[in-house]
Amino acid sequence: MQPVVLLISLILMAVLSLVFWRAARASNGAEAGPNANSKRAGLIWAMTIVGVIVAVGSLRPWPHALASTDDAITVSITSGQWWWDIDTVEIPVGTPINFSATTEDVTHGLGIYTSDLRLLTQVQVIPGYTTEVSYTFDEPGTYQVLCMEFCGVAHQDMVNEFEVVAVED
Ligand SMILES: [Cu+2]
Repeated sequence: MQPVVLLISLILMAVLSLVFWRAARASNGAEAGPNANSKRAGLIWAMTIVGVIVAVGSLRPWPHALASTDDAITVSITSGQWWWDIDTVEIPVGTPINFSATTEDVTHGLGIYTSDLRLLTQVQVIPGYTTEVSYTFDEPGTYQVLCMEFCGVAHQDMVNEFEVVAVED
């Protein structure tokens, strides 16, 4: 993914440089033509519309909504320098989980990862607030909780885990 992002960034930077270079050349001693203002206004509107479409399109899966179904379970996670305390260590598979996170000191980043450290979901944990994020686990296993916000000298030791278990009815 990162090489693709780098390539796209380089291409867009090259395009932008070309636009600047052409604008600088065109403005050399030239007066703005009679249509310059309406062209500029049209360009600004076009860029605004493209910007809104890109912003809305890329933010569509809003991460904020909590699972509001009746079978959702709340798991409380408290944190501090440099620990996570999880009040439930066995979480049922296939059930919406509303993680409710607080911190006793500084800002931490609650990141929930698979055992091979693939990020599943995350939320910022802010002093004085309870932040929540919802996730439904598809597979049983051991899941890692890591801090995603540099929070001091032992930030990298801020690790805990919980089990997602199959349920029998
Ligand atoms: Cu932290």
